[in-house]
Amino acid sequence: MKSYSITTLNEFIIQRQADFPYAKGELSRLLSHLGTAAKIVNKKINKAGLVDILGESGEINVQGEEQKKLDVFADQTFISALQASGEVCGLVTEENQEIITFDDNLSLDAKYILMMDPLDGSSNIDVNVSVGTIFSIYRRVSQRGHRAETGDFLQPGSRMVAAGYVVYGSSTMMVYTTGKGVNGFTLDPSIGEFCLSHPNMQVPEAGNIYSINEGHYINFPDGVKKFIKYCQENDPETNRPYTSRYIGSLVSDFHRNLIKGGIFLYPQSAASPNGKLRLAYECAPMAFVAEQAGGRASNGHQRILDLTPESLHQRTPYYVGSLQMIERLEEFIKESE
Ligand code: P6P
Repeated sequence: MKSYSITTLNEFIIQRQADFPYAKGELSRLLSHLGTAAKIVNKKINKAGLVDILGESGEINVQGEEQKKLDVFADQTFISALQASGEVCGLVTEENQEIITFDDNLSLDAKYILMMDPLDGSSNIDVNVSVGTIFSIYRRVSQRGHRAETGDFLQPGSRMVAAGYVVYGSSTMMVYTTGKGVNGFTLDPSIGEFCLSHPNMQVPEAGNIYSINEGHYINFPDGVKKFIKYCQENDPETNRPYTSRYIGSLVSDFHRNLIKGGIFLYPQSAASPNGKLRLAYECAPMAFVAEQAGGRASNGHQRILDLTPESLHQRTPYYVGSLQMIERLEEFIKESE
């Protein structure tokens, strides 16, 4: 009989393995390895101001952005943990142009691939704003026993097996889904364990928070401009004007809206003609979590999880959050075409 009320991440993963009668524990072990790597990254982030881990690494990543030392540390930490798990045959991360394949026997025979942004929002680290890790897991489509292939990483989000994120904020949380709801775990530093703190997370259908970088307003599509004005109009019946909240860290903006209700928008603009955020390892995993929590994610016209990436680092316009807010936005976009 357990003498304590907490459920750790690993206990929960094992308990929920029963949801999948044919599971042999591979996905469970993979999720546990991700949790361990997140704890290592969290420890480094918490000391970032004290050790020589802040600032630029001097490298440029696939985004053409200055790579931060913590970006590189997080990327290497997750790659090492995933190779050690033996449960993925390859992965794609925001920090690497090409796919990463593992050639040890365990990994060659693994049935999963993973795509991730190891440290999203890292430009915020130097100013002590929360950042995150985003991951998505798919079954490989290439033959087991051989190296992962690019086609393994160009699947529609609807084929995702699991997805989630870690938010390194005022507390560190891991939130994930395996397609049977969304559960959140808060890291208890005193025991070094992620503990179940937010069971069965549901995003409110109607929210009153909108998150967008209004600095790009002039270049937004007309439908988005009309939606922003709609959010700002006074209407007591529909609880408007809404509140504008924008942290500039996708995981943090998403997490707040998941709990409180709201909509996050990153449209296309002159600076980002296809949007800024990456379909495969930012938008699709968060879309899976949003839908599993009763929300919705769209590119303004289509469900994000119906999109098939044509390239590994493909960008997309991105709208995610409360169902009614996404539906209202899509109406404005449709009316403006
Ligand atoms: P902007 C962080 O750099 C990021 O990739 C996301 O985490 C965040 O939502 C977005 O970019 C912020 O972009 O153009 O508003 O600074």
